[in-house]
Amino acid sequence: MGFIKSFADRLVTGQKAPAIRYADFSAPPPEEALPRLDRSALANSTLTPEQAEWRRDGVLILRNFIPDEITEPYIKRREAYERPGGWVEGHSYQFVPEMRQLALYPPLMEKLELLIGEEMMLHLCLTNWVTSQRAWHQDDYLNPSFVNCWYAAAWIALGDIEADCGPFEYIPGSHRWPLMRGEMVRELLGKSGKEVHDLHWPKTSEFFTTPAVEYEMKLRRMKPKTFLAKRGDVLIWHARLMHQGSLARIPGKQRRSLIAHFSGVNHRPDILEQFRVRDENGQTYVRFGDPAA
Ligand SMILES: O=C(O)CCC(=O)C(=O)O
Ligand SMILES: [Fe+2]
Repeated sequence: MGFIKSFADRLVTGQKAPAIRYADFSAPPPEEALPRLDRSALANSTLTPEQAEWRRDGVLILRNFIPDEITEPYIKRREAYERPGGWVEGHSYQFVPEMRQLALYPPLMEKLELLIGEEMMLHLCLTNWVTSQRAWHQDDYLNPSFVNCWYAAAWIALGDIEADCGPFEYIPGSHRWPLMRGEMVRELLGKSGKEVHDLHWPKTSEFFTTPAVEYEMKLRRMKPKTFLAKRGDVLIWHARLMHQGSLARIPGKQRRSLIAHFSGVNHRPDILEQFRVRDENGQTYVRFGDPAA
């Protein structure tokens, strides 16, 4: 970073740059590897209003999208499960059919396909009913580097989501920032002397990723938004959208949701065919473990 550039950045942000900058662990993804709606050359007139919202903001918000009779069976099942953090396993949908049925709600799968441009499959669910407190990140960096935004997640509200529970926060338009790269984050983490060969690297690296993202946001004069919601509302977000589970102003306050993550079926060569299962509506989910079991 040149001296003049750092000085100019400081004038814009009003603060000294952090030692590690956003550019140190991100890179623009190869244009030809991206889904159609992420490419720079695209006539906006060919887009539906929902696709245009996606392209502009990196989210699609669907109010009152899932009827109560679809959310009800999972809410009942989840209420009966005492742990506020929900199921520990990200693939708990495998053994909780009510969760799978909600996450794979066909009209939701249809929207995902319209945004990403191919059939999507479910491979991760977060079932906590309190904020995850995960600081700013883009989900793509948690996946193999070839995924390149053929990925999306859905935040399904299952009750009133109020401002003090630590709601989902995102930076509209940040899906056009360079893409955070897991291998670059792990390399920097290693250089700082921390353990990188465990599953906690996304969390242990927050000490440098968070200030870098906060600084980048100031530099770009962008502001975060919060997803306040009611049961049945859904927010679909881009794999490159900067987001976080914000800190709760009332610690431990309930935040009922199901968070479901999906990848494009043609962009996960690492998830072999024998692990993919179709549900009764023909929607695909990944069944981890012994395929014969
Ligand atoms: O707690 C939240 O709302 C955010 C969770 C998150 O980052 C994710 O599911 O990718
Ligand atoms: Fe995330």
